[in-house]
Amino acid sequence: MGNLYNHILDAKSGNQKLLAILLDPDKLDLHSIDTVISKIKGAPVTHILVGGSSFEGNHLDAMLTLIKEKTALPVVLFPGNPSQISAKADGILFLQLLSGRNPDYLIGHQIAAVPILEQTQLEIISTGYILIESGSETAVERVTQTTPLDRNNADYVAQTAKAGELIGNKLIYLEAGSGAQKAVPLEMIAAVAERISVPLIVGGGIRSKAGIEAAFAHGADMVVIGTAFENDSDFFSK
Ligand code: 1GP
Repeated sequence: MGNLYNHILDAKSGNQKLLAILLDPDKLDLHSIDTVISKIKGAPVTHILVGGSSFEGNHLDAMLTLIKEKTALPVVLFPGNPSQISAKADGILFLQLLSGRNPDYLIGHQIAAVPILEQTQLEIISTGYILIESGSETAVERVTQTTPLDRNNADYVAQTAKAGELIGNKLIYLEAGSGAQKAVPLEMIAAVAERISVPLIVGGGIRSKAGIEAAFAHGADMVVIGTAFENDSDFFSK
């Protein structure tokens, strides 16, 4: 097993909570990287995730090279499609959209990604990705053409997460969607955390420190913050 995943497992067993910043290459230009990384350095961030639902641009390699020059934090791809794979990151969340029934996001894109991944040294971490209904349509829903799971059915979501673990997913990512109106319900985080033994990532619609703390308290091992930091790069210093 690789370093990235081992570190996440160690953190989980030592009850050390992890905080990831999601950088969307669609919303960042190369000139802003310096400022963004200096803000991240002042924050209790442990990981940088890079990816987005729709990015198809060509500055990903350059962006990752710049990020890697400026920080020693682990940089992990969180790709919306195989065109968002770059050898310049440390690893990749190899996602399987367990909440949906679109074969492209269950196995199609993964097959297409293999020849690209074979050209890299990326640490590949199999991740069961579960989209939860969050008040209005999110980009993940639109792009993947799938229906999110009912936010009132924690038991079915936990069962889905457990199926992912049994299939072989090394992480489970509970996602409300970037910029979600409502974050994943806390009782659902608790139900999933209790059912699975692999680390649990939670993201989407978390906009406050209290929201981060509550997700941790209910069993999230890693919380992902995107929009709140995009809207206010001093989010963590407040
Ligand atoms: C999206 O979970 C991440 O994939 C982060 O969501 O942008 O709402 O913080 P936000």
